[in-house]
Amino acid sequence: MSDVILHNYPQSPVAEKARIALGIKGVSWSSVEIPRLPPKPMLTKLTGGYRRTPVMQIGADIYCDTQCILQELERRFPSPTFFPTSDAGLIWSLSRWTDGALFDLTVKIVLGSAGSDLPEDFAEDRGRLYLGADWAAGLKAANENLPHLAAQMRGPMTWLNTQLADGRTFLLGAEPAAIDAQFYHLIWFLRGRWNQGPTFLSEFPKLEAWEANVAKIGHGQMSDLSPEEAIARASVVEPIVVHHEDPNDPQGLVAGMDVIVSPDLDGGEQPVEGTLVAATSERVVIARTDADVGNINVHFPRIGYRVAVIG
Ligand SMILES: N[C@@H](CCC(=O)N[C@@H](CS)C(=O)NCC(=O)O)C(=O)O
Repeated sequence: MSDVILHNYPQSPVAEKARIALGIKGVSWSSVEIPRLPPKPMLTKLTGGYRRTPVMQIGADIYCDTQCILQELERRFPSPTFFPTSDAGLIWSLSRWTDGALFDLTVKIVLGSAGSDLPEDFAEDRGRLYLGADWAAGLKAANENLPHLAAQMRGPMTWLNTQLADGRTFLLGAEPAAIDAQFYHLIWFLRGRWNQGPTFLSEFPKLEAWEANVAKIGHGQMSDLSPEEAIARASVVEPIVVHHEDPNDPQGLVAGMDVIVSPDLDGGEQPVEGTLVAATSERVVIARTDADVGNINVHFPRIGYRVAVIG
């Protein structure tokens, strides 16, 4: 059993990306089931306010966002690698589209197709998170524009099918890569939560064969853990020591500054406050202390997150 804990819930597509990533690495891990809707007091105790799904915990280090989670898994468990070809930079770049515009399109199709079937509290929460303050109008527009949205999705599915045309097992060849998980979770979501998903995807046989190959990777060895136990595990250890200095940091960030980190989106999310431990081009780490958890370091991707210096 490794010390990896994933705070997640079964229906979350982004958590499915992380679960497949854990499967690629073949690590054993513990799963803490978190609520689908806020409040999530046991989770935010660890993150300092970040509420999205999933969050990875290893000891007293908390990794927010799958960008950061995949990067840390690669660092701690380098073999088998998420980057079996020499294209890591290109894959990270492509993942900004899978996690960005393509994810947003997927969410619009799923929420739009559900229309008034969505429970009111869920529609409001996810609507606000993904469509912004004017979410009710956004949901209505998605519902009315489903054929257009499906047309936008069909092109990318055609590209994936083309990439797989030679019958390869995974997108880059015989070995699974981060990019398989980064695309797969969207297909998993479309198939499972859009009533037209299975019919829509049946146009792409190579993609469907690949989807089955990725599903077969599985999730690694998973066992359940209570949130109380996860907090207890964090409370008995200290975060890993990180030293960093970057004279080229565009914001002039240096360790020891009091900062606020928040997703660079209009989702109305709670910012996380702490003392800067490290900031690189790809990551920002802040230190927090909680009465129950003790000292924790919270890690965020730098890309897509805003760091504001307080005072
Ligand atoms: N960029 C984030 C996106 C995470 C995300 O939006 N996850 C969804 C679940 S699939 C979420 O947080 N929904 C709201 C919630 O779970 O409270 C990541 O890659 O981890």
